[in-house]
Amino acid sequence: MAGNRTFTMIKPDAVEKNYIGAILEKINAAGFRIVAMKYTKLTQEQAGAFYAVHKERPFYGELVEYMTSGPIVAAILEKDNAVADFRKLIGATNPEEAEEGTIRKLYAESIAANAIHGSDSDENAEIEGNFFFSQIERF
Ligand code: 3AN
Repeated sequence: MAGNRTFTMIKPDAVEKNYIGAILEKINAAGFRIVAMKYTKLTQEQAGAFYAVHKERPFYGELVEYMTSGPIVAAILEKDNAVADFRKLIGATNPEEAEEGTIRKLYAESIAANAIHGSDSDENAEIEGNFFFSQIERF
């Protein structure tokens, strides 16, 4: 059975361009409830650990560099079928391939600076949420 939680980050490019409000509006309009949220800036060590699954990929260094270039908004979101529905709402990794109306189509710059993260499985949603939030930060 699909889980009801996912994890997201509004990435430095979208924060820099003042898209936090517009993106949260789309997330709420799509029926997601905010369980936890924080505005923070990752250290190189934290970004490296968060993206450790991509360590062998050619873009890992660039990814860590970019994700530490400015503040981000991290959040845990709740909705039935959260992981799949949220991936649909944000669109393809490469904004040029993202469907019309998706968050990446509307707000992303490039495949590297692609505005928003969404967990790719229930298991990763749990791991990623735990990376940022303790139990008492969830409501
Ligand atoms: P998604 O975020 O859609 O799940 P992944 O898991 O393939 O995509 O990649 C994780 C992150 O790595 C992406 N959100 C993007 O910021 C970055 N990334 C992916 N592919 C590339 C690439 N070819 N060049 C630069 N950065 C990339």
